[in-house]
Amino acid sequence: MTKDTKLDVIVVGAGFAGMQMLYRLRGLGFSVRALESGDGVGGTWFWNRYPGARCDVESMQYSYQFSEELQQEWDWTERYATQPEILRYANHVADRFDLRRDIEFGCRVASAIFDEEDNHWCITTEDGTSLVARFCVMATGSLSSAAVPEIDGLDTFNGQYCHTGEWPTQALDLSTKRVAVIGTGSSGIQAIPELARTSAHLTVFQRTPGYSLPAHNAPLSQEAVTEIKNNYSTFCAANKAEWGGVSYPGGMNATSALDVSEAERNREFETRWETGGVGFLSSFSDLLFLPESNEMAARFIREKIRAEVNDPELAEALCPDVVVGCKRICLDTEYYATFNRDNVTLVSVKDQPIEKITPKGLITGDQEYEFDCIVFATGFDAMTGALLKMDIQGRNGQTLQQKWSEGAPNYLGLCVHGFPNIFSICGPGSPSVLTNVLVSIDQHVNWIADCIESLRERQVQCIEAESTAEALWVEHGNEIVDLTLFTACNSWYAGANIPGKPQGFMPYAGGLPAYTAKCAEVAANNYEGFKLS
Ligand code: NA7
Repeated sequence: MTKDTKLDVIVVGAGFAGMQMLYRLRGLGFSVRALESGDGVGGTWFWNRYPGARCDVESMQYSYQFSEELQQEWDWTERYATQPEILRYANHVADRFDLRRDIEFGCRVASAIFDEEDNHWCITTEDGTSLVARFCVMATGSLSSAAVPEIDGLDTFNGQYCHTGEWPTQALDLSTKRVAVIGTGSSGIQAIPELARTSAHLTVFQRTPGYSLPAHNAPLSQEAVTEIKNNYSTFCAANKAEWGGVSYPGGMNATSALDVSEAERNREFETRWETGGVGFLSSFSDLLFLPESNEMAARFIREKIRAEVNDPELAEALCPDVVVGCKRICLDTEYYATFNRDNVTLVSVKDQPIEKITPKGLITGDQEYEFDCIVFATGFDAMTGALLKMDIQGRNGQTLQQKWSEGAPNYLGLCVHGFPNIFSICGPGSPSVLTNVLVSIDQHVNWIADCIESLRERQVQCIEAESTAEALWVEHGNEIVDLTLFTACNSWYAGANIPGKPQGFMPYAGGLPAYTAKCAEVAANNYEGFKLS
């Protein structure tokens, strides 16, 4: 890459979104380069190497859909793929489609500044290289900006510490170590059973207990795989037709939880529980809308926890009391049973936050706990974090930080008024993290590529979201989410996990089919809501 390289498109990130974007744009004959801060492809799956890391969407569904050959030749081994297997898949895709020649690895973007005179973006990397491109696509991931809480004394800790989302590439030998895990979201719930098995002693610091459903992970049978492969396009179409871009056994039950007897309700919950996976939330039509129905599902899960954990007091401490599904629901393998082990201790920090990290460990309440290793399973500055780490400047020198100082206004989750010719894949305002993200990526990549191609054909140099379209989209998103229970608790969906972050539900909760139809309609109406010049 030479200084001042001029391109049609720069893609920031070479995770699953960046790779597909690069492939599609290159196929259309654009000059395009992807800039990736990691030393390899895979994004989330490159960084999240913690023990137990696994996808919570089934592997046959968590697969690229842009190449029939790829779909036919790749063989997933388990119902839910592990991080190493998904990373192997990402590398296979990079090799299979010869993507690496257009990816710059170890290259972190520092700034992206829009040149209003020439309608292009000037991108500067941390090593001082600058590139110019007509368009920029941010494929920087929704959960890629790791959040380590600011607790006094972290730099004084004598042991080792790491965040699940920035796990060291060398496996850690914890067999003789006293390990702490802070956080019981999806990453903590996946890591805890593995860390319990591989460390001398594990102490789990829990602030808010989460709901976890059994994954019932298992090897994939050859028959099931063959059946899907023989009908892959029908299978994909069925997934795309679902609210979350993923279909479940039993589908969405159209009945209200309030309209059936207790016995019938529990039978349905039990069937879904035994099937495994997040299809449990589709047991009844109103679990995410009516507090009474939701509480029935919550009660069922609490009973399961009580049945699993031997010590009743410990079981109560693990029982959540918030709305089910309001914070992202987790999938686990033996999470609750792990607390029956002699080498596992649970410490609730709900009423007594972690005050301080010391050279030997950490202090909560009036007690100091000593550790050799602290694992921060404390989540991410979701959806906006990775974008706001860069200095992105649009028209009149306005920065994205200024634009998003009180929220994250956007049009379709793809573009932002005042920031022409820049797109975001799975950005705030799109269904993204509420869906099977590979399906959402596919939809965004195709929409963006079609858009850029259409602009090239018509020799349009600049596309920018209009402020009225942006305001209406934000209003619509708020109206939709207000109908649900998603706003009934503090979650990373709403930015609540990051001190000082503006609060507001970020993903679009209207579902993938409605969202896809809206994006298609906008394109068909000559990019309605955008100014083309
Ligand atoms: P999450 O879901 O944001 O979970 C983070 C956890 O860390 C959660 O239990 C937090 O408790 C806890 N936390 C955060 N800060 C602290 C402090 N200071 N003290 C104690 N506990 C703390 O992140 P994950 O990585 O697990 O999952 C993110 C997504 O990645 C997941 O949904 C999947 O889509 C993949 P809190 O609930 O805030 O009280």
